[in-house]
Order: sequence, then C-alpha cells, then structure tokens
Amino acid sequence: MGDSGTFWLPEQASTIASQVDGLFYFVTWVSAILFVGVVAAMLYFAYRYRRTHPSERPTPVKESKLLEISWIVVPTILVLLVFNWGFKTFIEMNVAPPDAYEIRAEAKKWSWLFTYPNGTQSDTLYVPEGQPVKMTMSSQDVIHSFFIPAFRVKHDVLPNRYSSVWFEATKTGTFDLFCTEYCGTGHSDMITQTKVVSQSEFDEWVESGGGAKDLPLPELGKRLYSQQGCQACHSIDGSSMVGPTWQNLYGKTGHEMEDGATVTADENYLREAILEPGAQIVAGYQNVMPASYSNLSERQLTALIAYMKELSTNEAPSGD
Ligand code: HEC
Ligand SMILES: [Cu+2]
Repeated sequence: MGDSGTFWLPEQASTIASQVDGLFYFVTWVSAILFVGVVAAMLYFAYRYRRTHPSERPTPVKESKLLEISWIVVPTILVLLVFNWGFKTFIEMNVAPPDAYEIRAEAKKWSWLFTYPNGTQSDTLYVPEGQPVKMTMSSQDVIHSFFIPAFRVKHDVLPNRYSSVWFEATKTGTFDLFCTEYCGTGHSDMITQTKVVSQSEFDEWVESGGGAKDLPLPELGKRLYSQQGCQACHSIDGSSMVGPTWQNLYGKTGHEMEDGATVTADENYLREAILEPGAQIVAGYQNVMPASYSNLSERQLTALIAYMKELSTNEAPSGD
C-alpha cells in the first residue's frame, strides 16, 4: 500500500489521476470562491442599502457597462476553461494507446473474472506497472460497473456488448476494485483488488497461469469456486442458497431428485451436475444453474470435485 490519499480523494496511482483531480479541485475551488463572494456581497448590500426611515425612497440605479461585461465575460471564460480541460481529459481517458495490453473482464452476479491473453484467469486483477492496459469488458447478466478509485477509472459493464477502459498504473501496490452499479442483493460482494506488480513479475505470473499450474487440486477448486461464480449460488457451510450447499455433498447417499429418483453423489454424479445441470434436478431447487460450465477444462472439473471432497465428511462412495 502506498500513501492513502488526501481528505478529499484516494491516492493517485495512474497516469490520468492527477488530471482528473486537478479538474476536480479547480471546479471545487472556483465554486467555493464564487459562493463566498456572492454571499458576502449579498449580505453587505442588504446592510448597506437597508431602509433607514419610512419616508425613504430608493434612488434609481445607474447601469455600469464595465460591471455587466465582466459578469458575462469572466464566467464564460471559466466555463470554457472547464469544458476544454474536461473534454481533453475525457478523450484521453477513452482512447486507449495502440500498444495497450488487453485484459478481458467478465462481470456476473456477483463476481469478477479476468482473462489474460494466454488464457490465464483470476478473480483479482493483476496488471504491470508502467504499461497501458486496456480492459475489454462484458457482463453475463445485468449492468455492472468497473471502478478502480485509485486509477480514477469507472465504466459500465453491459450484457450483450463490449465496453472498454484503459489505464496505466504508476506505482506497485494493491488497490480496491468495486462494482459501482447496484446489481442486486450481492452487489456489495462484488469487490476485489487490483495488484500492480513490476513487468517481470507480471510476465512470470501470467506465464504460470496465475500460479494455478502448481496449485494442488483442492486449492485450485477453492479458487474456481469464487472465480467461476459458484459461490453466488452454493454455500460451503451447510446453508441453502439458490442452489444446494456443497458441505457434505460428496458421498451423500439417498440424495433426492425432483423426479423422485435417489442417487449417490459420487464423482460421476457431480461431474454431470456441473456439465449438464438440467439432466437431474435436485429436489426442492429450480433448474437455474447456467449450462455454460460445460466448457470448464478437465483439470478444472477435477479440481472442483476435489474441493467438494474436502468439504465433506461422508465416506467415499463405493464404486459400482
Ligand atoms: C445461478 C446459480 C448457480 C450457479 C452460479 C452455480 N450453480 Fe450449481 N446449482 C444451482 C442450482 C439451483 C442447483 C440445483 C438444481 C440442479 O440440480 O440443477 C445446482 C446444483 C449443482 C450441483 C448438484 C448439487 C447437489 O446437491 O446434488 C453441483 C455439483 C453444482 N451445482 C456445481 C456447481 C459448480 C461447480 C458451479 C460453478 C462452476 C455452480 N454449480 C454454479 C445453481 C447454481
Ligand atoms: Cu455488479
């Protein structure tokens, strides 16, 4: 963590941050000065020109050309200045440099998934320091919004279309990343982190698949549980959410299905439950699990099941 910013704003950690802040402070201070000036003049005039005697009549006001011109010209200059400054910064924020490194961001209720050019995935955003990064973003469900306060970037993430932002991090460290569009009851869980690391550290991290290559299977499964968004519907503590809990699921016997059948939750049952959620519906639940998990890799599937095994104290089901 670097310094923690000022009273008004979080720390600046991207190339655009100082421009955004400069404009913010300019508008704030100009407004404050004008406010104080107008209120002070108002109070002074109210006192200076008060009626002191019932017979007193106001004298006609003589116009002052100089005064009138100045209150037209000065605000016009101020407004044009703000427009020019804001427009320039806006364009710079919206047009990514052609050599920007591209990272895909996928938002869903209620997690983020980042995919790097070589297929590495993570739920924490890793970016190299001093390198322009372009985020190409889309949503699986509703409108979310990508926000890294320390970088001063914020952009809506929409279903059925890509949107993008770019930034260049100026210092290493860990910075908050929020969803800033109210997207349902789990909205406040859509918080993760941006880890800015040196270019060489970043290359190594991406190359190693985000460390996933060397991860033991249950560890990888645990990571996928949040990365792939399973945690939005499945608990690991026994509580029932949109879907059944994973606690003591593996090895469960007499597991009831919607059609009255009972099954044993062995590896093959779990595998099918992930790849083809509609094939057998667990009694008491809706068939709402996304079918999109059918493109998980063999290693990912095995890892998820290994994680479920860890969450279960049931005896391993005997093979048939
Ligand atoms: C949108 C909610 C949702 C998400 C996300 C989701 N599931 Fe499910 N899942 C369900 C529901 C609902 C059921 C029960 C109905 C059924 O069997 O299809 C279920 C059932 C299951 C079952 C069978 C459970 C049992 O008690 O027999 C497994 C295993 C499973 N899901 C694994 C996963 C994995 C792995 C992921 C993430 C890669 C995931 N689910 C993501 C909603 C979800
Ligand atoms: Cu969201």
